Formats: sequence, structure tokens, C-alpha cells
Amino acid sequence: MVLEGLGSSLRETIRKISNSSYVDKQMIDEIIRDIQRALLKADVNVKLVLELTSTLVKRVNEEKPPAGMPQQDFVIKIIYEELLKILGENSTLKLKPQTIMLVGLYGQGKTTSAGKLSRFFHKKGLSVGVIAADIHRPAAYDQLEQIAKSLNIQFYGERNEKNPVKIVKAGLEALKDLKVKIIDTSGRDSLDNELIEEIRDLKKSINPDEVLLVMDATIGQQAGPQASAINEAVGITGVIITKMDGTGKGGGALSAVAAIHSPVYFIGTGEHLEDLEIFDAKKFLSRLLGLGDLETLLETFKETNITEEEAEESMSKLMSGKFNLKDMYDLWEKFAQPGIIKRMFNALPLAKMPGSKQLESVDLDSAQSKLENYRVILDSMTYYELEHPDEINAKRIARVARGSGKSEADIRMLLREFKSMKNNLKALKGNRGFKKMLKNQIRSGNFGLDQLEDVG
Ligand SMILES: Nc1nc2c(ncn2[C@@H]2O[C@H](COP(=O)(O)OP(=O)(O)O)[C@@H](O)[C@H]2O)c(=O)[nH]1
Ligand SMILES: [Mg+2]
Repeated sequence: MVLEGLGSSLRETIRKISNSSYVDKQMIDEIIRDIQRALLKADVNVKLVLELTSTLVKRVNEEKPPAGMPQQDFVIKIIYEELLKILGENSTLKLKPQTIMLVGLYGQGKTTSAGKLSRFFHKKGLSVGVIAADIHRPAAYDQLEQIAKSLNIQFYGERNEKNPVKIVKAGLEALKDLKVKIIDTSGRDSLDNELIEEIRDLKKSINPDEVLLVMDATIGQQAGPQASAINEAVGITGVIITKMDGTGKGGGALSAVAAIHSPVYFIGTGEHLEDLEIFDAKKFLSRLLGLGDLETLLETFKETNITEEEAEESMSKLMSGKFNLKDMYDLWEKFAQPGIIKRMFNALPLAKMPGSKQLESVDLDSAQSKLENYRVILDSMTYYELEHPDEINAKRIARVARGSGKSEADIRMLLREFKSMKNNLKALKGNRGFKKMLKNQIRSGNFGLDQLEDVG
């Protein structure tokens, strides 16, 4: 995963802050140096690093934590907020009729992303067509045509035409009955005036609703100036960062996003057309920092109509390390709606991190029905078993299987997953920062919970 190096350094810093007994000037200097080093190592632009860290120092020195919030958590909160500014506001494409033009250099993933976006809109029930306006690479026409065919959507191209404006105008006319039109354009090996002029002309004459910059996550320091030049020429409205599944440092792409102040709409996470994710800056950053998906967790609590005290109590229990099957069952009863538990576990930190394979491997789509199965299994256990899951031996497993009508493998799976969940929760126990922060947020009921404009 791109940015994994940065993530692990930042998580280390967060841990350092949470574990410190107080925050003094020396501590702050050390944290700032750590953060600078981590960002520079990840290839984030030097100027951006200095700006970010000087804002951090200023805020940490000048601002006072709200009543009840420990200084350590406050510092973590400031780091979170300032990093979030780089990633930009949460924003994504609307599900409405529109023309989208994709721009970017060679090999960044424009044509593939045209296919991924088409699939995305198509799945949401909007008719889609693609237009091949990459006149530079002969193979681009075939590539896009083939993608369109595989998605069963309409394609427009003119194999021998060399004027992209002409092609796109004719294409928009030919596809005018479709809701969404996606235009794939030419790239170059490096940014030059010819490319800038080509996309500027195209933009001017067709006036698309969106101009999306497609950028490879593993791109280096040159990304910032390139993105700025393209932005000046055509006005980028959003970014798709591709190849997030790679192993690059990622700081170059981050710097570019910061330079053009455009939201990241999507990330590409593989070569296949389904490997496209709506980008959620807050969730992404929380996971990167190891803070867990605080927002999802808090929204989840909000939806349940349970009181804040109950929320706190549940969180404390979850993290006490003494969590047993009965607690899981009680929690289940309390939250009543099965979907909620699934989302809670999903939101917990570490679940997405290396080393917690069990949780990671839980297929989210089947998690719901699996949890419903679990409930049936838990119903067939005795109180003693619920409270002493470690003592559920083969004989007991066989009995519970018979009683619940599930297979012994199902029972074993439940016990295995329970154990792995418990271990993950135990790992959180020492994470003072997370726990306190979470409690505070639950208490204040507010963590910048502005509603996402979710297209789903
Ligand atoms: N691993 C991975 N590969 C990608 C992703 N997006 C595009 N690619 C690959 O990157 C290469 C260039 O993509 P392409 O769409 O042709 O780039 P274009 O020149 O900008 O149109 C192709 O081999 C794609 O399969 C992604 O998100 N992950
Ligand atoms: Mg292409």
C-alpha cells in the first residue's frame, strides 16, 4: 500500500505522544522533528512540510485544549486536522448527467480510470458512454473500445482523426442521449506545451462539468509542478489517484493534491475495473494515523439512539481486555440492528492494518449474514460458555453445533474470530490517545461530523 511507510512513522509518533506523561517544549520539538522526517522521507515537498510543521507548532503553542481534553489528545487532534488540510475536503462526483474529461500524463491510468468511472456510474444506474480522444497513441483507441465492450457501454472514437476537438464534439453529439459522457485524452511522457495546448483547447471548446486529473500514487516530486501547470491550463475540479495498491512512497502525489487544492474523488487500487474506491479523506487519514475510523464509529453510536453513557460504557468494556462472548452477545442485544455491529468492528483501528489478518479477511459483504449466524450460535451456548469462551472444547462445540443447526466449522470460526477481535481490542487498550479521544468525542458528540455527500 502506498504511504504505508509514512503511516507507520506517524503512528509511531502518535504512540509516543499518547504514552508521554506530559507535553513540554522538548517533547513538541521532538514530535515536530519526527513528523518532518517522516514526511520528507515519504517524498512530500519540502516547502509543504515546513509550512505544515510551522502551523503545527503555532497551534500547539497558542491553542488551549477544550475542558477535559488532555494536552496529549489535543496535540494528536491538531496533527490530524493539519494533515487533513493537505488531503482536502471530502467531496465526490455527483450522480447526475455530466461530461467528465480525464487529463494526465502517459501511463498514469487515464484510460483505465475512464473504464472504472464508467463502471461506477453504470452500476449506479446512469447510462454511460466513453469517447476516445487520445490521438497520440494508436493503441489507446483499441484499449478504450475493448474496455467499453467489456462493460457493455457505448464507445465513440474516430481512428484516423487527428483533431481531438472534432472527435469529442462528434462524440458528444453521438452519445447525447446518455447521462454520463467520459472523455479519455492524450498524455505525454512529460509535460510539454503541446499537451497543455491540446487539453486547453479541448476544455475550452467542450466545456466539461468535471476535469479530473489522473495521477499515479507512486509519482515523485515532479508531480506538484506538473499538476499546477495542468491546473492553470484547464482548472482541475478533482483528482483520481491511481495505483494506490503499489508500494511507492506517495508523498509526491500528496504534495500535488495540496498544491492544486482539489479534492481527491477516487483512488484506484488495482488494474481491474472494479478496483476503484470513493476517497474519504477523514477515514483514510484516521486509518493512516492508527486512530481507527472514529467518524464511522461515532456516527454508528449516534444512529443507535443509545445514550452517551451507554456508548462510553460499551467502549470501555470493549477495550477492557476482559471482553467475553457474553459481552459480545449483550452488545448485540443493545445495538439491536445487526448492521451496526458489523460497521463498528469495521471501523475499529488495526482491523485494516498488517498483522490483523483475521479481521482483514472478513468479507464485508458476507459479514452481516455471518453475524446473524453467530447470534444463533451464541443462543445455543450456556451462560458458562459465554463467559468462558476458552473452555469451549470439542465436545461442547459438537453440542452447540447440534443445538444451533450450524456446522462445527461455523462454531470454530466464531471462536477464532472472537479471539482475534479480542486481541485487536487488547492492543488498543494501551492506546491512551485513542481511548481518551474517542470518549471525548462521544461526550461532545462532535468530531467535525459534517455530512458527507455520499453518492452511494
Ligand atoms: N496496479 C494498478 N495498476 C493500474 C491502476 N490504474 C491503472 N493501472 C495500470 O497502469 C497502466 C497504465 O494505465 P492506462 O490507463 O493505460 O494509463 P494512461 O496512459 O494514462 O491512459 C496499465 O497497465 C494499467 O493496468 C491501479 O489503480 N492499480
Ligand atoms: Mg490512455
